[in-house]
Amino acid sequence: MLKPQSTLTRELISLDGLWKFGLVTGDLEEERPWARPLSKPLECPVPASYNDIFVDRSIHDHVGWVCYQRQIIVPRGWSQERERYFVRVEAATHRGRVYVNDTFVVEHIGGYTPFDADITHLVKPGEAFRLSITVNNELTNMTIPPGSVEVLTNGKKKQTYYHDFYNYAGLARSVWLYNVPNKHIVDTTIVTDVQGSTGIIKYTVETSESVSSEQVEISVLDENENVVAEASGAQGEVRIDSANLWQPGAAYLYQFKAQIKSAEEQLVDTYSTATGIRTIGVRGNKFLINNKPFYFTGFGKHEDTAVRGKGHDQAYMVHDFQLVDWTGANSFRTSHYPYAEEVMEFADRHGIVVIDETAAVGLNLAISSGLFGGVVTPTWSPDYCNDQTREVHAQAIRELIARDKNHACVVLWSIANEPSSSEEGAREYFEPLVKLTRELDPSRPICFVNVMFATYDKDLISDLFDVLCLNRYYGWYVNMGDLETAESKLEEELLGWEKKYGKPMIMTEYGADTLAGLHSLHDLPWSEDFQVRFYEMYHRVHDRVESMIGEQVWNFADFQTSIQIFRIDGNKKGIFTRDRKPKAIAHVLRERWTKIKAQW
Ligand code: GCB
Repeated sequence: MLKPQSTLTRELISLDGLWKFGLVTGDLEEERPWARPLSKPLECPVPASYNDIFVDRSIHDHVGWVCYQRQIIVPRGWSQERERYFVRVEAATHRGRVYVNDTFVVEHIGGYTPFDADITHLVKPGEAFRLSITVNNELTNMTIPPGSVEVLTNGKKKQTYYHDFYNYAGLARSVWLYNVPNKHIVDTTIVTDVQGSTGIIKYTVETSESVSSEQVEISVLDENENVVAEASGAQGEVRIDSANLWQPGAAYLYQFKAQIKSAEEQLVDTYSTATGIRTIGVRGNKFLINNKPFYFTGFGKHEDTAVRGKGHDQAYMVHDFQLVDWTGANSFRTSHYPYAEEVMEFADRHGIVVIDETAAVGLNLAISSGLFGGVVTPTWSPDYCNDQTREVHAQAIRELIARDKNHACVVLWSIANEPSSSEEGAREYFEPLVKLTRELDPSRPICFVNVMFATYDKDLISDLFDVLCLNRYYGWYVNMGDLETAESKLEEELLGWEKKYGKPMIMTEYGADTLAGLHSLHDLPWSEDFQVRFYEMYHRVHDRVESMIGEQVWNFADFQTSIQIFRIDGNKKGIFTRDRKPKAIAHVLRERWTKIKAQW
């Protein structure tokens, strides 16, 4: 699952831009939109979610398949004998199928992780072909995140889901055409360690065909491009004396360059992985980075902007990181799905610490039923989260770790957000997933993010995890507006967790909806003044509880949600508005977090 790269042995062509686009309103297999040029197509930008691009409400609300299409020319200089060609789709939300001319090539389920289509046998260098990608946005109990689709009496499909962000869909990240030599590097896995001042890189390089150990050459380059270590063989260890460590707020990246050479010493393939040398650990109630206790400050985020929806956008990415830096924050969580790989690379380069989350959100029927007093349907049951759901969830974990395992910025895997962890069946559901995650990556601690109803006396799974991540809304969803009661309830609960588990705890969500520009002398909810008082209250409590090792506010910016009576054009808990203007709280956080940062 290596991110495609342009190297001395590989070429990479961006397929981003305007694609032809159309809804599939009937049955996909009957319409076969890939089999001919789309008739009367719209034009849709890639990367972008398609929902907010067009004025037509039926596109915005469409449930089902859409088709993206464009002509591609395979470069004349590519060789079908010596190379293989792939189309890489970074994200097709939530299910994507790739077709070359009339031929189906591959299907992938899971809207936030990439996949490749091997098209070598279907195209020819110097010739054009029609590339179609059909994308389906339906969420069911066989997808992560889950949801349900019902057919209304008017024949239209209606999508329901149990998470609080709009179900944006389409090709939200880049699409690429690339080639690799027949004999190529398929994957690299890097784990780092530190002994005294020596940095250690343990590595495995997987190749498409077996090669002798002398044919795999490794070199590690520092930021001045000096070679600081060398090795050979597909598996091993390199040591770097007086290594520069990757530190929060002070990134340092080595390039781990793997090469395959032929018996005649000719270069066959080369691929570089940016590598930060650092250690992570949990000891008692502390979270250690490079053996030093770390306090997380920052955000639960979303990939969300006006018009683009979840479409990756370099300008917003850089600007968001500027704002993260401006607030003095050192971290964020990829709530509630894996983010674009460019975001992870940026965090690597700029020393921002990441809690990396799967798209397992909404595994909780008790939330909506509880909030609205409806019938509580069991979450862990054959009708909702069943064995098949768990298998899809396992696959989501596999794909997240396969994609992000080498990122220095990732210090903690979050395998789910707010599952119904106090409901019977939760333990049976989660135990195998925890085991899987630990097998896939023994080098990182793991967590899930706990929902406010599953307090320490009710939760059934927290002992399985290394770090307790809590989302709490005292003063908002409970004790609304009464910050005095909220303060004592919050402290009481945190001390309860501390006493029971003695594990490090992060407040991964806390926040209050706030309408930018609304002020109140009495600190009334929805005002900027209330948001400030709300956060000050939490921070007093965090500072009194020893096991607290971090705080990530909810949310970085206002974001779009599905239509709800308690949402006005989306969720307004942003520290910044959707167009990234600061609310009053931004300055308060900046003051607190800048001080915390200075202590690191
Ligand atoms: C939560 C969820 C988050 C919501 C938030 C809210 O607990 O994890 O996705 O957006 O509450 O604002 O209701």
